[in-house]
Amino acid sequence: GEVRVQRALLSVSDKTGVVEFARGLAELGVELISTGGTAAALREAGLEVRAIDDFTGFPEMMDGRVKTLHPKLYAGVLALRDNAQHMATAAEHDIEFVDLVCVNLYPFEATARRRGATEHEIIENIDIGGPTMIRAAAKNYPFTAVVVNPASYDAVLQELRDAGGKLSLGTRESLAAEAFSTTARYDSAISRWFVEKQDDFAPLMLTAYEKVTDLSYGENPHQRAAYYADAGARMHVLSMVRQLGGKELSFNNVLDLNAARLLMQEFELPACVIIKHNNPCGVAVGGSVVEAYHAAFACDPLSAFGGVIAVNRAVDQQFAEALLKQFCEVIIAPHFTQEALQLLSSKPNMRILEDDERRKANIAERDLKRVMGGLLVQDRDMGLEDRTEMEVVTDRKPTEAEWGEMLFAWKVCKHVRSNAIVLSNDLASVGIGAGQMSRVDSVRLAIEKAGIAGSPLLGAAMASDAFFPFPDGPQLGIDAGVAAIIQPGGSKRDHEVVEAADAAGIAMVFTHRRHFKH
Ligand code: 93A
Repeated sequence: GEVRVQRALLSVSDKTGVVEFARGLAELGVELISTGGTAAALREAGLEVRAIDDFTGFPEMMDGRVKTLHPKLYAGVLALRDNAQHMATAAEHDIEFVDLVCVNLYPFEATARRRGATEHEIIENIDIGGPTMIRAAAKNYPFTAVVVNPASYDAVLQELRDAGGKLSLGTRESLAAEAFSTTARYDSAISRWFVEKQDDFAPLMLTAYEKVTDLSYGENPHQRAAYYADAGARMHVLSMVRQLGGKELSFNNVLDLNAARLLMQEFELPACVIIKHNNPCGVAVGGSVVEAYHAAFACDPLSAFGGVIAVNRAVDQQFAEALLKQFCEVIIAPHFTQEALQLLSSKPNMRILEDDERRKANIAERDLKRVMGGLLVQDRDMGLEDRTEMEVVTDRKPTEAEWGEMLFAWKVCKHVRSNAIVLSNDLASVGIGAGQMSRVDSVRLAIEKAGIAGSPLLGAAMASDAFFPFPDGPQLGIDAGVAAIIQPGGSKRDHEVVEAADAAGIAMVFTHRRHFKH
């Protein structure tokens, strides 16, 4: 698919750099075709230009609404040059091939943004011919080049000069990718304008998401809400989830369900996760999920009230009986036995979800956070350090049991909002301090919660999602009975923290990676 660029169509609203680009093309012997304003600008600079109506044999009309929309042009842009039939048809209809399309669009966004712009002006700035040309040329990138960004002019010219008037397939492909993201963004802006004009409720990036379900309200009853999944998502938080009973899921249920599913991915053994307000309030692994459930529930029975409970094994009758004694909003499990279902169905408020998803969340998925007028984008915090990457920093080495306990606490800690402190014993959380603005407060809270639940802390592990800036937090843990601490390390005062641990004869491990979650 090596095509020498012999004919180019230029049609640009933003005329920046177009004269120099066109002159460079002309010097390479490229024939220039152009629309009204662009042709005028090029001619003024002394370049020879063929008018689009001369090329199509059809006049520009209707105030420019129809300039380039003509089959003669589209056949010239879209023909597959290695297809004998296409070539025969092209010859029959006197089609002239267009090898390069240089287009930028009517400034819709700038117009819509401008104070005092009339609706008529805004609508007239919806470009039809431009995106059509861009998409056609981008689709046919094996033979046609598309340039949508004046910032690319120099590089394109340089490559043409260096390669005897040709552009590599790689260049054409990356130009096509840029072209499609340009038209996608352009259409999103138009769709957003219409949405806002109608005061319709929809997320801002309509093109990137598709609605899965309306929700009766948002975080609060006065907020409208819906759940949207990534367009074409392989899996999403509700994709393989079947509701077997109970009321409709709420906005907060979906949020908590998401937290539960992400945390559950950390466990292979039978485990139970209880989420409340997007934070775990009890997590445990055990010989069975019933056992794990009892241990998880015991961490913070008060908070578990009305939470989302997730387990990674089937719910049987025994489990269902235990569940009936508590108020939970949502129970999600890979399976429910008939007996369990029957029992649980006696609670009309309990949403029963069967999760048929056996795949893990997409590691490459981005994490998005809404901020005023924009988005913060980052990689998802996937994966967890393993023991070989960690460093024992105390005189006393952890025992095998302590290692197990610390790694468990570390898994949970990663899923707790910062500042996060997790105390655990016998592979069950016994105190969780979440969302405090100071780390030492999270420690206090975790210890206090353990006290309220009557959980012994002697021999417990403590995990911290980021380093301890001072020895005060670890000291509180030590005084409460903690025997092993896992934390990233990296504080200026690490030596003071390790000294406190050594003085108490406890074990401490640095993970060298933190897991903030805000
Ligand atoms: O009104 S349009 O949608 N109809 C068309 O057929 C058409 N062809 C090109 N707008 C059209 N264009 C746009 O005109 C281009 O995308 C470009 O932004 C602009 C260039 O016009 P001129 O060369 O007259 O300044």
